[in-house]
Amino acid sequence: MQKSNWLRAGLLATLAGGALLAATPASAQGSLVMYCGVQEEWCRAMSGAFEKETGIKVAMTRKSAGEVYAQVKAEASNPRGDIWWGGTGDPHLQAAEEGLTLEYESPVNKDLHPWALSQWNAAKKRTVGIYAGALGFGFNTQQIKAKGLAEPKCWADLLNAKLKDDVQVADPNSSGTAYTLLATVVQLMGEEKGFDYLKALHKNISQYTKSGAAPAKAASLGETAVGIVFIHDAVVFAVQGDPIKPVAPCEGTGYEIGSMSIVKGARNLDNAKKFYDWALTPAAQALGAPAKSYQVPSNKNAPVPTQAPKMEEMKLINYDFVKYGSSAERVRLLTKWDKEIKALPK
Ligand code: S7P
Repeated sequence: MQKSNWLRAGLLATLAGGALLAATPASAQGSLVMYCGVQEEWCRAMSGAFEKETGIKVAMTRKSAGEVYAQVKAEASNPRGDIWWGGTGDPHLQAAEEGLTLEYESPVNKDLHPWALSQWNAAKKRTVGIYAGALGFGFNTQQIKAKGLAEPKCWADLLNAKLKDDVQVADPNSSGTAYTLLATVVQLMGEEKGFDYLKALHKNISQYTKSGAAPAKAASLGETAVGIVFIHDAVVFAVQGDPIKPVAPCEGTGYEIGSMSIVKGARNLDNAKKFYDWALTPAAQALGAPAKSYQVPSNKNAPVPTQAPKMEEMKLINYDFVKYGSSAERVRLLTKWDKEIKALPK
């Protein structure tokens, strides 16, 4: 594990070149079925802005990353969706490998950070990076104080017996966030020690939620002392003044390359490509921050939200997206987690 300098080169982004791609205002026809993997507010901002820009009617559904993957797979013989926008990259990579999504090369690729293009290359052009964010946790400052605990700074701190039934994380089968945790501890600690860690953590877990960001809200409300989430999902509540503190764990942590794919067999393929090109522009990527989504955008010319956690200052692992986004590895790890962790008594 070593500190990654993956973002260093590109973080000083500006809004220059923010003009939208050649979308024809209001006169364009047709529709687009969008499966959206980020928070509802950002999903609505994206679908609404694209609709306004092009006149293309967008039918948007928000789901967690593992759920969108399962839906795209279930619909493979009769595809309903056109574009899958957002959510952690691992399930997008799995879908790419399984031939559920389509190769595409956008003219905007030239403006993307190398990490976004490495996702595209790994997927043989079937998915592309649209944002990045690091995994960590958020803790409720009042609850931690009331328990007489020092502020947790490390993954190891979450095993403290005083946190029994007071930590939340999602279920990695449905949630991209929780799969990122699973793949992160395996890469950070080694598989055996990583699973030992998850077993010990299980004693402190009150519930495995469906959605990855839900534990951040629960921690902000004091419904749980700690929520394991993407750090930007905890920042949302910290910036609005809730008693939650986001943490980048001291041992090091994993990160996501949130991704976008075109569904193979898309009924509205031209519109899916229009959306894809538009969604990579600086102007479209700038819609995240006002919708309280503080990931780092993939277009070098898009503004980085001032609230975005500083990934270049964190100890990031060299997350192996190819391995942990592969179909065999995802299936293997999720099956093992179901058997060895979820099935454990409390
Ligand atoms: O909230 C934004 C975000 O964390 O949600 C996406 C992710 O897939 C989490 O949702 P699930 O865990 O429910 O799948 C992330 O890509 C994104 O940063």
